[in-house]
Amino acid sequence: MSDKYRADFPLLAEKMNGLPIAYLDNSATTQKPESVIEAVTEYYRRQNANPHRGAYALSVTATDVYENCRERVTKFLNARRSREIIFTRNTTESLNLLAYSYGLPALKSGDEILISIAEHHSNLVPWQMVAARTGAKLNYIYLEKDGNLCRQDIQDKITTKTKIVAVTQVSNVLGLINDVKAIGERAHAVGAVIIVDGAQSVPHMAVDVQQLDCDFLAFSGHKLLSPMGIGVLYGREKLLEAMPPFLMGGDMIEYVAEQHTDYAELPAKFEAGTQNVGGGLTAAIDYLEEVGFDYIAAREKDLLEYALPKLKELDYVELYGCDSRLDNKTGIISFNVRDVHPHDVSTILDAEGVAVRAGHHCAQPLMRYLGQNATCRASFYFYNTKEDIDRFIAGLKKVREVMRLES
Ligand code: C6P
Repeated sequence: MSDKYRADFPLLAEKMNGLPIAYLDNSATTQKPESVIEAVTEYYRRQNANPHRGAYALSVTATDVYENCRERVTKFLNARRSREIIFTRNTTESLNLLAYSYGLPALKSGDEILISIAEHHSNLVPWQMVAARTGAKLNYIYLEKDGNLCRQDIQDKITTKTKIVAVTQVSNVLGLINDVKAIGERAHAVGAVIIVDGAQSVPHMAVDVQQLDCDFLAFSGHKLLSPMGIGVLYGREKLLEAMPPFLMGGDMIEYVAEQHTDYAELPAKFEAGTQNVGGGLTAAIDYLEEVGFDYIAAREKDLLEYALPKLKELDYVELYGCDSRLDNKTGIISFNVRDVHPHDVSTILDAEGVAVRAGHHCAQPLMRYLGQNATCRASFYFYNTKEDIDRFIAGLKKVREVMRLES
């Protein structure tokens, strides 16, 4: 397993609690390569102005940086046109935009929304709001024993009443990959739209919106090597055209009179206010494509194949979503140490320089479904190494000792 990309990430050379950092919280946010940091610095040193506002050269440069990024994302997702790419702050804002601008106007009492029990709150709470306000019913796809989405539920719960199916392509807790193309085909067969939460998939696999034939897809830049504060909503042009704006204000208008406003065309209609222009997302996608998704998937699989047998040897460690085929899983391992609260596990690992997340991972209904209040989660990316995993396992072996429990 080569470590050829690790040196590109300055933060990975930093220390945590005096020890080299084993950063295993990539599902929360990824570290940034030098090229992304440089692109952002270059923007603020030499290109910064408010795009679309000024007629002077610097504002034109900023506009180019912004619009070039849209072109880059269009190609990256294989969208048909750049009008289908809307910049938001993050996945959460993209999904809220859909709830307010698609869900509220489109649904009425008696309609149904179908999501999965494995959704992040960002793809769950907005649909609860839409259901409460419109009188629509919110239904759930539950899970098979191995953590994959229940095939029977997909079969039975997409009916002519279903208007929106919103599912994550990869669960942030279990790391399992859902066949959103097949789910979308069923949704389309009954006239429903398919919304894909790509927060945990787009950084890890090639996602082609035409091949998936999805209506909407959301992701966050910060989980994909880019700075925080920029996210994407892909939408089918015809659907976006018909939707009202989400946020109102500067840059989303064509003409404003005292009592009336004509809204701008796509994509500006959905981009009110000054956006995060900084150039980082373009550089992140360039870097990611240079690494290549084949490499990323193979590396994450290698890391899983290395870590899982070691974890399974520890009989006091309980794993979630780890019985499935590894080629249907990204590098996410959720686990608990028997009789130890996940926060204690994470604190003990922190003292060893190992960063993992502990808690409900913004997926409380899934936690309840799994019969847990919380779990620990180690999440890998292509720059992680076997040494990171060795340190993680060594730290885990200390947990029960520190808590004065028998191994
Ligand atoms: N999950 C995690 O540690 P934002 O915060 O808007 O960039 O992403 C929200 C989001 C939506 N969907 C999924 C599947 C996600 O995993 C996340 C973010 C992080 O798991 C932070 S809670």
